[in-house]
Amino acid sequence: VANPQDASIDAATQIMIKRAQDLGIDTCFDRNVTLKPCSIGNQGTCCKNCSMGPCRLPLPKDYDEANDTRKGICGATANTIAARNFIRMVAGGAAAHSDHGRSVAEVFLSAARKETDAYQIKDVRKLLEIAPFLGVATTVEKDGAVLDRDIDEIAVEVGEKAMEEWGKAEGELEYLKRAPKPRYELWKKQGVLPRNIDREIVEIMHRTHMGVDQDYKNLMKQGVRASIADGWGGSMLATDLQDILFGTPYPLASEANLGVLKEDHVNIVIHGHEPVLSEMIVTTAQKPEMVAYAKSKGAKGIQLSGICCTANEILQRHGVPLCGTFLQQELAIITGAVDAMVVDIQCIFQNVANVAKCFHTKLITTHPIAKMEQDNAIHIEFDEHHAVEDAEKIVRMAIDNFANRGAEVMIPRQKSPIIAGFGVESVEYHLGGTFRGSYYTLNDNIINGRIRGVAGVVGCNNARVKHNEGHITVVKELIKNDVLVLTTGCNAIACAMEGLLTPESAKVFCGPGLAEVCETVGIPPVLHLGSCVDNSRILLAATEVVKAGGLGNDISDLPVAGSAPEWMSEKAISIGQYVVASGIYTVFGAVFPTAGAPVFQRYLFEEMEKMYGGMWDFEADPVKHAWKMINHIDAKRKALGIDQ
Ligand code: NFS
Ligand code: SF4
Repeated sequence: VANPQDASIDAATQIMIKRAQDLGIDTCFDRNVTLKPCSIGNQGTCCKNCSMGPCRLPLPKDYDEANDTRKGICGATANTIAARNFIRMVAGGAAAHSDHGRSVAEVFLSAARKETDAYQIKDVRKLLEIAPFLGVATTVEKDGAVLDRDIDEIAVEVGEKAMEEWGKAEGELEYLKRAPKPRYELWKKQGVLPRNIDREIVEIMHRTHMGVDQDYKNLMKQGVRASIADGWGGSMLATDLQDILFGTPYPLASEANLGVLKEDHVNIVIHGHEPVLSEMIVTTAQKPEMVAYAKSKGAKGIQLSGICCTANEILQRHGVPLCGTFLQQELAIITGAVDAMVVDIQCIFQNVANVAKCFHTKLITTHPIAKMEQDNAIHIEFDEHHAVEDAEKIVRMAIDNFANRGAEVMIPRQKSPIIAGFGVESVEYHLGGTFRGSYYTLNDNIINGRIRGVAGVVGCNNARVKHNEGHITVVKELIKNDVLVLTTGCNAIACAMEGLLTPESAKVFCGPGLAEVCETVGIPPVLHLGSCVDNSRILLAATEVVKAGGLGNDISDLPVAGSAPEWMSEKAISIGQYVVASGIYTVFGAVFPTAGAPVFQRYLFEEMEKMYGGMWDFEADPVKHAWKMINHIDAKRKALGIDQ
């Protein structure tokens, strides 16, 4: 079994790992000890794309690049195999984000058409803001006068136009023009403008099929194109349409870590990604009749909390507390206090069903594409036409289950106060200028050096590395050196647990310049921008910085860097690739899946910079990892002539 102190830096997590072990229940931390990764797969050079394989091409001990004769039965080289595997990860990630976006677009369209009562257009301002990018007019001309167009009409057309982005027969993605003009022109020159979202993903599957594309550069071209379709397509549409349906986030206060669970309340933990479900559960759990029902069953109320990105979604819009990161999903149930865990899609361990079996916890799956084989998993299929009834059924089931709790409830005390809910709009509010609007104050502080640069630190936890150690070390090193951090995903949850998402943390952890800015403006040094699809907010924030002026003409000119210190999912690779393609230097921690093909890896780590102004890098040591980012930021400052 795992040593809890080696498995996580977080006290609540350590306590619960130990408790699981005492109860004889295994968690991912223990399985990490007994299940060792395959060293060839780890290097990215195992191909099983046809049944003549798997062809395994590990890096030989006496590797000599000039005489690398490794090849599969078909002759595929290590570079081809690693590139095929890499862009298949892009395909998986882009598909996950974009299919999530599609579901939201479907709900959006039925809300716009008034086919469902459960969802409405909430943020009209944002609707009007994005309509022109989708080619939807917001005004009409009548008898020579320009009149505002009917909002419902605009909404329907935005929904229809958005849906077309997944499968239109001609043209290119509409949102590409939201990028700075030089960036768009660069993509055009490189031949990577996505045509539609689905097609680029399908084409990856085709090109990586046995015997098709066998040139790692050409394979990567498609990987880049599909990743752009994710970041500037599926993910960005998901964020925008979610904001319009559920409200654009603005800063709010909440709490984070397992200690947010309440012993005397009905605890419902929401886990997964699509806010379509979780929004409805939030609304339902707040209804007076539901609270009264909970009280009639002996509870003091209903406590909602979240795991993974759905947690970030309902945090940023409603202040629902964060129960934990990706790696704490089993541990939440180990508290014995979770009356229901409701899951939808992505990042859900199948083992939560096994853990739930050891307690009274009801495990409820809700999505037609994500079921579990275990017989205790209850499937309540959720759709927008019965959303209210479904949500009520789920909440009632949790309440009814409160009485079934055993004696073994043990909730760790640990929780931290947080401020979350930042976005392109609120950063503009806090760091914009009174007269110039836009991002003037932020740019000004970057130019005068109080803020050295900006980093996007994002992504998963990974059981192969100490939980949260990479996240927290990287982020602390950055803010200590005056780098403002934008965070999403499980990194955001890690920072939340560690108390970094408070304005007060500026004085404790930041260098003098960043501390001064944070204290003056009243913001944390680490800004929580939402879930992983909300990395699109980082792309748009970077675009706003370019627009505000004084820092070059393209994202690749900015003193910024990206990082995913503990990544594990295919989604992270797709994100990393679109961030690189957007011109940002990006460092990954944990492992990098191309180590067995050094030539291909060099293409990602060096050649990409010449093509896109951004490139990949890898560094497992978190302090060195942060310094690679800071050195890059300094080099960009120097190129801009603003280093001092
Ligand atoms: Ni992102 Fe969210 Fe977390 Fe990683 Fe999973 S929750 S979409 S993939 S593990 S950050
Ligand atoms: Fe082996 Fe080529 Fe088949 Fe891959 S595609 S498994 S390298 S024969």
